[in-house]
Amino acid sequence: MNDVAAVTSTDTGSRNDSIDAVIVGAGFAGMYMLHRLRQLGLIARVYESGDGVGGTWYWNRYPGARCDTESVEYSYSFSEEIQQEWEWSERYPAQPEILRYANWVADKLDLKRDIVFNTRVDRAEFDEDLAQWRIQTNSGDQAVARYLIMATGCLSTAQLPRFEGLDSFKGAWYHTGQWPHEGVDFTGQRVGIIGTGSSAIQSIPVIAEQADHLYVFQRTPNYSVPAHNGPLDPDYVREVKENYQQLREQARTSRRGYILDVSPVRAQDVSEEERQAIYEYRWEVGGLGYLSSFGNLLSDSEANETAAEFVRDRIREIVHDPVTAEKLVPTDYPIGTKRLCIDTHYFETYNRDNVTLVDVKSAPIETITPSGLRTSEAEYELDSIVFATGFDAMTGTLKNIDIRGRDGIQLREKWRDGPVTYLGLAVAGFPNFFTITGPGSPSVLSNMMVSIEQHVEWISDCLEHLEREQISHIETTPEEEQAWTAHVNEVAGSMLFAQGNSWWKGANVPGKPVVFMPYTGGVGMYREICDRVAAEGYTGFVLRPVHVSTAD
Ligand code: NA7
Repeated sequence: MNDVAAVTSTDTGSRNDSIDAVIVGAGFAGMYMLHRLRQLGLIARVYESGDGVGGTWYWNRYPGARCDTESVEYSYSFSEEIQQEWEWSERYPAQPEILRYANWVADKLDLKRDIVFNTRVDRAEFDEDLAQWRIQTNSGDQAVARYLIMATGCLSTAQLPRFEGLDSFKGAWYHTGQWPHEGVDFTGQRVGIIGTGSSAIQSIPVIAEQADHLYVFQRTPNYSVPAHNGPLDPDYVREVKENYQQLREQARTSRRGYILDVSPVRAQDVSEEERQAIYEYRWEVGGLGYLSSFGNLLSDSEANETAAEFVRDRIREIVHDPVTAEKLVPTDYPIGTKRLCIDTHYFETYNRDNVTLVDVKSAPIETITPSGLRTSEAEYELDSIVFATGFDAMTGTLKNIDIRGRDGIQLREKWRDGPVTYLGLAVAGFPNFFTITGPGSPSVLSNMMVSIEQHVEWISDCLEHLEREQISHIETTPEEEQAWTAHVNEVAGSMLFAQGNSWWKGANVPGKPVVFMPYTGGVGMYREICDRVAAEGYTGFVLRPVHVSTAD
């Protein structure tokens, strides 16, 4: 089959008709899912709340927004034509370039005619007798579909802390994840930014260049490694493209979905001198590969400490003022147990006269005032406030939609104490329902593109099987999802992840159950498990043939 030939759909244009599948979200997951379902001859419709494709890269338009995965790896691999034709300009792609790429792919595959933009799915309910999902949107659309596939992304519900007084603020405020499309000009302004996660670490150096003064309100300092971003060397790109098939395969079977796999060597198995040389080398190369320096950095505290200490020393070297430097040095959690950041001149930015770091752990923010912000120690006059406060990750968007499975069971109710899934793909009580990169799968702890493609292909192979075998219902069981969720927890528990207050475990959202959500067993191993489940006839799922009614 030609992998990029636009596939004809038979969508009638009416928005109240019966279709095979509804896909929620038109980011990279939803786009590829639509393409695969068309190839199967199924009629699929995508609902997307934005007015364009791109998902994460449609919404996150804050200054400096850039992917932390290298461009040649953060791209679709399913089509040789697409991966050969598209030219990335930089080692790490900036948000506008990724968005152009998403649109280019969508146009090439003629996807947009089956995407209903500016439309949010509010409610979805499974009709057991008809084996169909009834989907309702905020614009009054109703669709009836046999399959419901959530491609809603992991970081798509902005987390805005409920600061007292925000309504009274006379200036402008923004959340990094909902940035105005027309951009923001901070020239001449006193700007406050709350948060020092990845979004803040990317935007702080850019905003500092524009603003009159930038106040950074930091609760927890973060480990960050330089990106060493720059234009891509054409010889390197040629080499990658010549070897793409093999390199992609390496990524698919690796631990984290990257071409460069985690070193099998333990940090303690080399001399102190050799260890420092390896960290030095990785620091110079830059990027998330720093955590792959040794195989036991995320499972052994002593090993982790050597990698953490190297970064702390670099921060102390870069930041001139020793008091500021100490505030920026993370000390109370292991490196990599909150998402490692990669930056372009982040720590150097604190050497600027117009940047002030404010520690809001020791002196918390008390209130937003009409003219700025007050901590327990001081008042700050601000023209604009940027909330770089992250997302209700992985489950937020799924729980915001009123999804009701068999017997009216609500997903948000079922996940009250934390998400339970089988393979991060399926939920008991919710037949014919799939989550792409859902909780319980490697998702955000991997190269998202690799994990998205793996899930999309697994789901489309599954639907092909159901169609061929005339299966009307596929559903996992409570026992299987409990066992898988226990396994996810067990693997995470054997590592150091519990020690970081990360969004991976919901620690950033007050009241959210603290449960570690991504599967940490490795992308390659996870793929093997999923493939085995399919090869053995979808073990862990109950498949019901078309002719068997509920009463049977
Ligand atoms: P993150 O990584 O969740 O960072 C959010 C930041 O906001 C983090 O520094 C938080 O401090 C801080 N925060 C959140 N709430 C508050 C309150 N109430 N007061 C002060 N500071 C607060 O989100 P990002 O958008 O930066 O990155 C998300 C992912 O996108 C990233 O990991 C990459 O995968 C890409 P805390 O650490 O909780 O003390």
